[in-house]
Amino acid sequence: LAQAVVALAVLAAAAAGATGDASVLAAEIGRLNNQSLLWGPYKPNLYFGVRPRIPNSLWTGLMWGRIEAYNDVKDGLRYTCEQGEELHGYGWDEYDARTGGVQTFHDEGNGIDLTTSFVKIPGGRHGGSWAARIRGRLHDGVPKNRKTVVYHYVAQEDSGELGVDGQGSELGFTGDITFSGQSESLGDYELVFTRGTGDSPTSDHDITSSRPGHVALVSSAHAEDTAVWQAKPLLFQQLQAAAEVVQERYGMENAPPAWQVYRIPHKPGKGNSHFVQRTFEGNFEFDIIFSSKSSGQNVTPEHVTRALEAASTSFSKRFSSVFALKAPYTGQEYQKFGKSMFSNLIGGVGYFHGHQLIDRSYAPEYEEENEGFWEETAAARDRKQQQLEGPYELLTAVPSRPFFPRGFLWDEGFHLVPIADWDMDLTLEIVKSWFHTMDENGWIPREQILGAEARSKVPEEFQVQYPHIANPPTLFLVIEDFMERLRRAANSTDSALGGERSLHGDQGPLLHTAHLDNAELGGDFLRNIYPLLRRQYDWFRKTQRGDIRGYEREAFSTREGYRWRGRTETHILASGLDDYPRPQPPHPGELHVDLMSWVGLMTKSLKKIAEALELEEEVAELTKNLVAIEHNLSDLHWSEKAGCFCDATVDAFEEHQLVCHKGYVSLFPFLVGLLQPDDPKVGRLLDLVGDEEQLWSAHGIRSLSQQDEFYGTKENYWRSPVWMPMNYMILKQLQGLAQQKGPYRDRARDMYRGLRKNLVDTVFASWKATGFAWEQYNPETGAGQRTQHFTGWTSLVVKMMAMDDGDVGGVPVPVKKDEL
Ligand code: 6A9
Repeated sequence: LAQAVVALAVLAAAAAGATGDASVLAAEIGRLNNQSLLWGPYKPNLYFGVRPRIPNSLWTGLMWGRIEAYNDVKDGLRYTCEQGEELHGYGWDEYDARTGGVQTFHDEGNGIDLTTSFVKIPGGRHGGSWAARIRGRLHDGVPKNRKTVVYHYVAQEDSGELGVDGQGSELGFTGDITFSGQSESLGDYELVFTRGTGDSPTSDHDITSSRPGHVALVSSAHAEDTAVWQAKPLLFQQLQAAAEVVQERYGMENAPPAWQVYRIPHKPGKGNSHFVQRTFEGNFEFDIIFSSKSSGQNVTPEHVTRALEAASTSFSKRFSSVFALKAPYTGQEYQKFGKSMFSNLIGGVGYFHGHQLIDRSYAPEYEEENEGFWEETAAARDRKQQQLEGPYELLTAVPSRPFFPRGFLWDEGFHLVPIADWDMDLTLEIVKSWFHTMDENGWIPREQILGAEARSKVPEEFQVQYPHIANPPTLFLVIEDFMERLRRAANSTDSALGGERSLHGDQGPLLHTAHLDNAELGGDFLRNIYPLLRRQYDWFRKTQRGDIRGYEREAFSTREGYRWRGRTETHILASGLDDYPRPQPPHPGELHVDLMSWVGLMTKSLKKIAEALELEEEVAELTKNLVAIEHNLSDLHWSEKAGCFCDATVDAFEEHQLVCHKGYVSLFPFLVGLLQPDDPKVGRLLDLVGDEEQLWSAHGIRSLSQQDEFYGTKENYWRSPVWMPMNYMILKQLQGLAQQKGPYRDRARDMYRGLRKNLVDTVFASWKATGFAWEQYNPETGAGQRTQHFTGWTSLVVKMMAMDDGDVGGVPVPVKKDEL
């Protein structure tokens, strides 16, 4: 019934929309969005942490590990995602942000495969109910009586109430455990840990837990506000105290086995911080069920089974239509691979809340006006003028759950490329969330480290953000893409029916494309976001402006020329291409071609959006800027001799000088789509991209030319390895060239086919061998390297598999230099 009522509300709202009352529909869609996106595994730093996207609220975190030896708990208890633990692959095999999915852990160290299936069950006024099914299966060869301990942490961070119903026996609970809670945002709710299946161990030892029967322990406490997030230390305090008592009572000689020593005290009650402990012998399975009381029903395990099945079926169906994989990637194995890549990306979306460290001193050194400025800025940073600011909130995907479980601005634009195909409404929520972290000047922090838990993962020297430092504005790519789709949807005749279709999935109201299906809604989004985009654009043009006096002879009349602020001798973190070689020594008169290209991209996107919104004055201004940028990109940055674009600097005689390190930076105006398909510069750039002695490798396009003096040197981060986001941009441009008439069409098509295959095959091979996606790939061997479980932009491979195969028949071959 609850579902039917919601469905009726949508229909009513849709009808209102049809008669022109878009605001009613918008409100209803906003409400549904809040509802279907309220809960999720939004603590992606944890192997399985469920929370709502509400600042302070209820959340749960899972821990597990084998418990045979005394050191097992200390060494093998899994909680936060960590690199290098003996997990041979883990993550979401299926995930849809509206319904849920399945996550698997291949835990070699503990000899177990653990799955956490998560499902949302809509209904009521508080964001619905959800359930998680936890299943443990011992690996082949592991003794059948292997003991595994599972802890659940339940935290309640707002002023509401949470407590356990009943006490069980003094030894613990033998059946289901029920928590009852209430809070302003969640209303009344119930959280049940079902008895499930699985044996608990018994022993002859006289310690109390040796009685037969399945016993679960619950300890409830009031933790300090600042400590509530620190689940592991809180647990370890209790386990240490328990171990001391046992040791005192039995001595070292007669100590009972580990699984009896490491027991939390059974003290169920009220509190903001609860642990549930269960110890199993062999396989096990149980559910955690959150029922929102306003839905009028308590979810049962049977209900969970059905909902999980339905979610899985609809996921698979949706996957094969949204990402229709093209030859040669139509086989089952690629389906599985693609599902995993995409699910880890969207299942990694997290909700973050808290304060962040920002240096708002606007110290004069940060203007970087003097030669040797990087030493002055380092000194200014050393004065540590940062302060905690906030609280901020952010809904975002993350580059890597174990290593970088937080938002990164330019990564996010790439994350949203596949997510936009799947769920445009979620994409727009995320875009909005990012733009709401922008300050009044138009600056968005590059890295979002919100709250103490997020900060705990970052070394101090990397925590502070500076409001003069930029990062590529990739979110513009997403918004422009949305606008293009909106235009297409508005032009297609069946779009009027789309709204109703997409609002009603198999399991009640789902949203994925409401903003595309309803032109008014989509238009409203663009109208509301436009001023924010414009503010960011103005911030870029003002604060990252380059000094082009030295170039005036050659440059076009306007002053378009840009320089990343915040560079050091060795790094420009702002650019995202950290250690890519740049002019040396750094100079305040330097100009960066990648930055100017990004500003060009912003200008072009804004202009298109302004056109769609019929903002004539804006269009006129942006058109003028774009012409100037296109002009100056050639004038200030093109080297006819090198055949590519280059950074520029000012030499000892105050002369304009190009500094060419061939690689990703040299391609930028092409990458962001600022070159015409018949521009001879395109031909020269294709020469460079396709040259096996320079950028082309069997595993994708190298970040730097093999012929560059810095190829593979020092950190070798962006100095040879193959990166997926840049390769995706190259691939898209090649595809674009291949799809329209022009002098480079055939060449681009061959390169497109070869590159697509090289990239997909590389990421796939590494995934098969290691169970993981990686941060970057070795251009010689194709091996994944640096950060493991890098489920951020490497997931673009799913888009690549869904792109057309460029031709019919024939096997794509890598392009050889002499064929070009
Ligand atoms: C350092 C170490 C636990 C570096 O994917 C995120 C970014 C990209 O935006 C950027 O282009 N990565 C790339 O060059 C990772 C950056 C990590 C910086 C944090 C702290 C924490 O160790």
